[in-house]
Amino acid sequence: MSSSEVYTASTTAPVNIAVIKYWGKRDPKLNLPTNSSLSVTLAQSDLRTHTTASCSPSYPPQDSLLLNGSEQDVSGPRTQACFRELRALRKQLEDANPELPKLSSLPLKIVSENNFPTAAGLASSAAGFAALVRAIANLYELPSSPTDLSRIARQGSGSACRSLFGGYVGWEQGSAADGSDSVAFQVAPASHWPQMRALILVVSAAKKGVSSTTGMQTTVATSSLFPARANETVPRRMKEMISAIENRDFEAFGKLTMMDSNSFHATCLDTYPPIFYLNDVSRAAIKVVEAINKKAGRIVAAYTFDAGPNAVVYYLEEREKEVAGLFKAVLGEKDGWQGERGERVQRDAE
Ligand code: 2P0
Repeated sequence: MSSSEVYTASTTAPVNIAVIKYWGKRDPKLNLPTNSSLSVTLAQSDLRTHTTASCSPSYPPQDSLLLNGSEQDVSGPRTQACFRELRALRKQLEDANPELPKLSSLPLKIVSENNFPTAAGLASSAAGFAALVRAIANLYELPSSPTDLSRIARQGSGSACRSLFGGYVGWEQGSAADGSDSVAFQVAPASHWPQMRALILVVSAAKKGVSSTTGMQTTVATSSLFPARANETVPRRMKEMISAIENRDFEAFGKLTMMDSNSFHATCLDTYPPIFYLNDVSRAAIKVVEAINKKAGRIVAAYTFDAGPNAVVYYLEEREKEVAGLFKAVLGEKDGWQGERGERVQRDAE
C-alpha cells in the first residue's frame, strides 16, 4: 500500500426502543445482562447514526472518533474493546491471506453523525456503537454475521447489540462467562408487521441525570423488587412478547409493553437512592394513552419510557388519527411539549 492511501467504509444504524427492557448487568465489563430484552428497531430513515470508518498510514498514530463534529475520548474500555475485537478479526484475515493490506495495524478515524439529540434517553449509544462496529467491519471486509457483530457491539453498549438487526429484535442474556452466547437475534423482520408505528415525544432533549450504567448497577445492588423482575417477570414476558409479535396481536403487545415499562420504572423508584426518569409530562402522556384506550374500548396505543422522560407510543397505522391526532390536540399546547424545552416529532417504525 502507498503511504498516502486511505481506506474507507460507511454505514448507518438505527435507534431501537425496547418493549422488554434491559436493566441490570451480571458482568459490567462485558455488558452481560441480568435478563433478556426485546426491542423494535426504528426505520433507517428516521433516528439513526451515520458513521464512516477509515484508516491510513498517513493518519496521526492515535485512533480518533468525531461525533457530531466534536472529538470524543476513545480510551475508555468499551470503545477499546470494540476496536480490539475488530482488529483481531482483521488480523486473522490478514494472516490467512498475506496479499491483503495490513489494515489492522493502521490508526482508525471514525466520523459519526446522529440526526437526533445525543444522550437524551433516545438510545443514542445503541445506534452509535452498532454503526461504529459495522462501519469498521465493512472497512476490514470481515465475513462476520450480524450475530457476530452484535456480540462485539454489546461490549460498547448493551442495547447496541439489538441495533444490528431490523424489525423486532431480542437480546438473549446467555449464560456463558465469556459472553459468547449473549447476542441479538431477529424475532421478525419489520415487514412481518408493517403497520406498526412509533410516536416519539421529546419531552426533554437534555442529557439525562443518571446514566444507565450507573443507574442499573445501583438498582441491582439495592432494589428488593429487582430479583423478581429479572428472574420471574421478564422471562415470562419475553415468551409472551414473542408470541404477541408472531401473532400480530397488538393488544397483547401493547399491554406487555406498558407493563414492562412500569415494572422497570418501579425498580428505579425502588433503587436507593431512588432514580426518577419520568416527570409530570411523562405521566401526562401515560394518562393520554389510557384515555385513548378507554375510548377505543381496547388497547390501541402503548407507551414506554427508557432512562429519561421521553415517551415512545406504539400504535398501528389504522389508528393514526386517534393516537397521533389526539396527542397533538391534547398535548400540543402544553408547556414542555414544544418550544425551547423540547420538540414534538413523529417517527414511523420501519
Ligand atoms: C433498553 N435501556 O433495553 C434499556 C431500557 C435503558 C432503559 O439499554 O451500560 O445504554 O451501555 O450497557 O445500553 C440503556 O442502557 O447501557 C438501555 P450500557 P445502555 O433499551
